[in-house]
Amino acid sequence: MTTEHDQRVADTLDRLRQAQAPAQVEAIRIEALGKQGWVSQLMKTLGAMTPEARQAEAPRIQGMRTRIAAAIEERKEALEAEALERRLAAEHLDLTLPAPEQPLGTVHPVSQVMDELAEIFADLGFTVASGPEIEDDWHNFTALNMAETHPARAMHDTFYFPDTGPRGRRMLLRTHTSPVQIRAMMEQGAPLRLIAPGRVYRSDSDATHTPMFHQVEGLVIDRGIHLGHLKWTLETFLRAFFERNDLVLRLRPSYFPFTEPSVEVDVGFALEDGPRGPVRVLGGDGDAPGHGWMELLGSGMVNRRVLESAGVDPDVYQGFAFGLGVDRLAMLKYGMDDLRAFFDGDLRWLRHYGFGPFAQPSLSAGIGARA
Ligand code: FA5
Repeated sequence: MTTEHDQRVADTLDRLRQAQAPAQVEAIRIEALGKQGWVSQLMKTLGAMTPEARQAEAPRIQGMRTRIAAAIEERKEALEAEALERRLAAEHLDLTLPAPEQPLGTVHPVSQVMDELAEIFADLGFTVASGPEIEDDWHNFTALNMAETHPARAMHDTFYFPDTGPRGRRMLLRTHTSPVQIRAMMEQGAPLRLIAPGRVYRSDSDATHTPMFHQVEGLVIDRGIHLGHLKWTLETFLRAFFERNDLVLRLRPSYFPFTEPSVEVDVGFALEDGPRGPVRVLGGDGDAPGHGWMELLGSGMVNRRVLESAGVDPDVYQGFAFGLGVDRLAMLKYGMDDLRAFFDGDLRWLRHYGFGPFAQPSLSAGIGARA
């Protein structure tokens, strides 16, 4: 008996070692350990034995069962590991290939223009900064020389939160990207050269105003900065952005509490005949016959009171800042006529005005290359 069983166990272990597929292992398991399996049958014989015989036989049969069960487990794991190895070696996924059967999404023109801006300003040595969209009124207004009672606060139709935030400050959705100026100066000190793109919010809606829109703030702080630096930077940026060297800028005196002097910048355009009436073509002297000016951005020399609020010594450092409406830039460059359509999520609009996911803007490929 004993040798016969031992032989059978040895056979089973042998066959297990040779099994090449999980199904073979399973067949061997059923044959030995299944309900009708031979080891299970042996277990059943224990009941009919005398107590002495059972005492001798039980551990022997249990031992066989344990050895076979362990061998089955071991072979299963080995086979699974081999299968995994084979799959890993055989399968590969080329993540650079577009999925041909799937409709491709497009990059929103605002995202594309943001990338274009970052690319151009990075080339001019600007870093990219950011700040929170939920802001307090100190960063959004007070530190920018707009005290509680300042009438300019009313110019921004502000969304306020019902509850106050830390230090009892009123909380709001930031109305412009200018609070990032304050945060950057307080965190990094002078000198500084950065842009801060992001979402801003005002309670406003028509063809050129939406309750949420995008701005890019620019800030340069250093010794001896003057208006000439501002003009050169904006001219260089706008020429690169619109890919035209004949752009003419007009700097117009303006007012912002946080800059002194303040300038609004217009760009000259010509009216040309288009298929559906006159179209604005950027470039040329806006005062010439058949020409005009379009406002693009607000800017100016950083007010010394703003530098003081942010802990920068205005007797040592000067700076300029500007704030651009990104959505308006996109409209001008890519020819959309209604800003509200930017945020409707209409697939036809997105397919028409969107950019291919591979159309990464780069100075070498042409900043607005479509793919
Ligand atoms: C500002 O927001 C200033 N923070 C800009 C600034 C920064 C001036 C730094 C000086 C120094 P203004 O409210 O004019 O300024 O907005 C700037 C630009 O945002 C506008 O020229 C316009 O292009 C865009 N803009 C303003 N309101 C809306 C709106 N509701 N929808 C879309 N674009 C808007």
